[in-house]
Order: sequence, then C-alpha cells, then structure tokens
Amino acid sequence: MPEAALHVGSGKVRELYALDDDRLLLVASDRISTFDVVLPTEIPDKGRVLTGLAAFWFARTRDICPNHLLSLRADGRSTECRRLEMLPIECVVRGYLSGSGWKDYSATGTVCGHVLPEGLSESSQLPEPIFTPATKAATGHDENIDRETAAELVGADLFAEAERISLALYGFAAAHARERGIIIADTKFEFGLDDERRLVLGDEALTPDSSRFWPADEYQPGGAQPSFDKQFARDYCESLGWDKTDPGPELPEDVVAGTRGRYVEAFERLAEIDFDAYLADPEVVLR
Ligand code: Q0N
Repeated sequence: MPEAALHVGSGKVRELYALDDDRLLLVASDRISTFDVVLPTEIPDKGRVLTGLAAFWFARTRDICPNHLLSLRADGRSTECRRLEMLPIECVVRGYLSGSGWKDYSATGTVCGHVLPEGLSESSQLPEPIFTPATKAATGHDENIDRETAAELVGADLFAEAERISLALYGFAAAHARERGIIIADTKFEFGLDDERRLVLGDEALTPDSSRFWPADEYQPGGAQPSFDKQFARDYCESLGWDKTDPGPELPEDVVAGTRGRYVEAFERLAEIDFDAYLADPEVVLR
C-alpha cells in the first residue's frame, strides 16, 4: 500500500489515496458486492481484472475523450491518476432497459425525461442509447434526475458535452463488446475538469462493476438477465435464503473459482490479452 499517502476516500470496493497535489492513487480491491452488500469472501484478482480492463478502455478511447490515467502500477490493481475537479453528476448511458431504467419506464413510460416507445419489456434493447444522469443521494444510493436538473448542476454547455461524450464512449465500447459476445446493457461514467477546465474521464470506466455485462448468447428480453460476472455468487446467495442485509454469506470455494473465471473471461474476451500476460506486465493493456 502507499507509504505517505493520505486516504481521501473509499467506495465499497475501492480506495483512493492522495499522492501529491496533482495525483491520486486508485486501488481496486478483490471485494465483491451482491444485492448492494459487500461479501466477506474476496474474489482473487478481481481488482486486477477491473483495473486492467479500465486501463484497456482508457487506452482505446483516448481520441473520444482524454482520461485521468497517468500510469498503471506493477501490482496490476493500482492506477496513478490526475486529480480532477469532479462533476456532481453520474453520467449513465443505457442501451437496454434494466434496473432503475426499467422501474421508471414501467411506472411512467419515461426515463430521465426520455419518452420511450410503448410495449418495451424488461431488458429490451432501446431504439437508441439514452443518457440518464444521476446524483448520489444522501442515502448513498443513486437517484435518477431529469436533463434540466443535471444541466442546472453542471451548466448547459458541460451537460451537453458530457452527454455527447458519454454516448460516444458507450457506442464504441458496446459495439466492441457485442462483437466479443458481451452485451454492455448500461454503464456509468464520472467526469472531471482539469486545470484548463477541459472535460476528462475519471474513475473506473466500462468495467463489470460500473456497468451491466450480460452474456450475449443467453440474451432473452422479457425478464432479468444473468450477470456475466456475478451470477454464480447471486445464485448461491439466493439458494441460502439470505435476507440481503449485512453481513452477507461467505462464498464456497467453487463459487469463488467460478466467479473469478468469469471476471478473467470478460477481461480476455474484451482486451484479447491473456490475463497471465497482464499479471506479468500490466502495461500490456496500454499498447
Ligand atoms: C474522485 N470519486 C468518486 C474511488 C472512486 N481523478 C480524480 N480526481 C479527483 N477526484 C476523484 C478522481 C477520480 N476518479 C472520484 N471521488 C473522488 C468515486 N470514487 C469512490 C471511491 O473509490
């Protein structure tokens, strides 16, 4: 872990440290959450898979948008990042109707002010991807907001730019993934401003933790889809009749191994790099 670095924040499964005035260290742990609860059992290398995948996407989307990645450390789970002034909105893009998007559509026929066609089912592909911004509510949960509210929070110009860039990033990644058997149903981006007030992509992007990844060969709209990465863990948790409150159950060895295998499979399909080659030299994803 970093020696003289200040801990500046943590998510459920990641930690953020200040390296100096301009740089942060983002460290992805092997923790996994299901049904919003972090489980007591870790998935070995999960943090490395997510770090490697995010770095892969950062390298391949540089012409769409600059990003905060400065370097990837040899441990494969830590990235040195430029410190940004983060926008107070989460930039969500949805290509399919799931989660809160499906919930809002079912109740109102709209999602974040987008009026959608009638007759869509849970997990239906949308006629075109939509930008559905959210804010971190006081509860710590994300809350969908309409376009007007988001534009008030960041200003009309930045809102328009964040929407355009988010849709471009999603379009590129979703097409790449679909050709490799993975549907990226939706994804969340976090942007910040650099010292010249340019929009820069931050956080961890286009990973299974920041997106819904579905196996394309099992896609069947009309209900919930299996998660590419977490389905073994979810099925096991469901089989116990756990009430989904903290603490969650320990995962048995076979569920851990199966889940690790799915993360590694997502990495290898998308990056087309052996995960062992990544472990030997993480910078392979940047070349
Ligand atoms: C930042 N968050 C929210 C890590 C991610 N490049 C940056 N500069 C300044 N601040 C941030 C970043 C980034 N990325 C992003 N908080 C601060 C997401 N966190 C949650 C905890 O784990």
